[in-house]
Amino acid sequence: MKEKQLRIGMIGYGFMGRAHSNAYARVNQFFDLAYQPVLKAACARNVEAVQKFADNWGYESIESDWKALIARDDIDAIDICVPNNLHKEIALAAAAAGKIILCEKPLSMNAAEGIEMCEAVEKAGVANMVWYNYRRVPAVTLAKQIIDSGRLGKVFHYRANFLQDWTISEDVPQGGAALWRLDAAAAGSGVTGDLLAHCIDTAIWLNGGIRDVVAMTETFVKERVHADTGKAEPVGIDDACAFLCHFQNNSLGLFESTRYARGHKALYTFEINGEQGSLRWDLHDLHRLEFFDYNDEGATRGWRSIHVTDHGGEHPYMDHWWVPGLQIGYEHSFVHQVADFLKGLEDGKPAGPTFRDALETQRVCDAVLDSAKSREWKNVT
Ligand code: SOE
Repeated sequence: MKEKQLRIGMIGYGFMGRAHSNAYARVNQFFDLAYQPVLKAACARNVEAVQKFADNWGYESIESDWKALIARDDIDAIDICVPNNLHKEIALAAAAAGKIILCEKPLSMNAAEGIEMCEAVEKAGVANMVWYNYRRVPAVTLAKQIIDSGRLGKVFHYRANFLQDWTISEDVPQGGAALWRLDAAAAGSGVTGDLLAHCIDTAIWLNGGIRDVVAMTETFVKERVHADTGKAEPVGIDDACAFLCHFQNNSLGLFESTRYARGHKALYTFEINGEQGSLRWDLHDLHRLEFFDYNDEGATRGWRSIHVTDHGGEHPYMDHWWVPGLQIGYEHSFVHQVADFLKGLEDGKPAGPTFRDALETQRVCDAVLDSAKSREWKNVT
């Protein structure tokens, strides 16, 4: 056990609770860091389920009330892995108790809540981060390095998609485990906050801030049985959303997300086109980055497919894993995020995205939803 421990209190035990727990458990085996996460307690209302989760991942104890978890002296960091409508209340209480906070995306239901959360962590002076994990896929991090080196030149276009197909059936209920994503009261929005938020976070990171947007949304299934009432209730989320935008660097953005793209499970793609080159990435082939460099010699110029698995510092994060050419996957992006967060604690340089960074994404989501409602261009304010 390392001298510096980060004692984790995990709230929630779903898909993200598992992804984060896996990252905490593995990070020190692959990264040489001063800090070590300790899985201290897992918390959820369902005692039987949370005990099973705790046993599986090696949490030392459980709590059934998040307030009791936050009150514990043996917890340094609270990880929020519960539906979006609970993020704010938990984060405010955790900040007031001086806890470090790692919050699942999106930061909040809307920007107004996000502002309160930023103010709370900044006032308390506690380290904070939001789990926009795709930044830490090595191919995406490499895209950032190429863009920052200036090799694309002036950027003209950014486009991104996040396509799924799991809610096409009218029989899928809203509310309850995982399906709270279909319940506006728990999620705040549909694909905008759940999927486009990822695309927006990556886009801002790679291409800078977004100035204004014009959007359309659609709710294809108007009523679904609600898990709480057992009755058909109106659906308040956006099933699909597309928007256009201007970035602050004057490039044009085009974004689309839906849960009705039959055949696509989690097709997150982005492409960026600059005067001197273009980049393209696809989550279904996540270890590859496509790069077109206009400065290549003319006769052999073309799209190259970089297998982002090399060592010797060539490719981000990969020195920590296997041998060159052997690829890693989705779960490693979370391990990288924890590694960067722990290094940030060690160096006193917080790793992003912080709450403040994630608030920017929230502001864009708000503008997108406002625009879809009013059918007008909206500034990101
Ligand atoms: C929704 O299906 C979901 O699980 C999102 O909630 C995640 O953030 C995304 O990474 C994958 O899809």
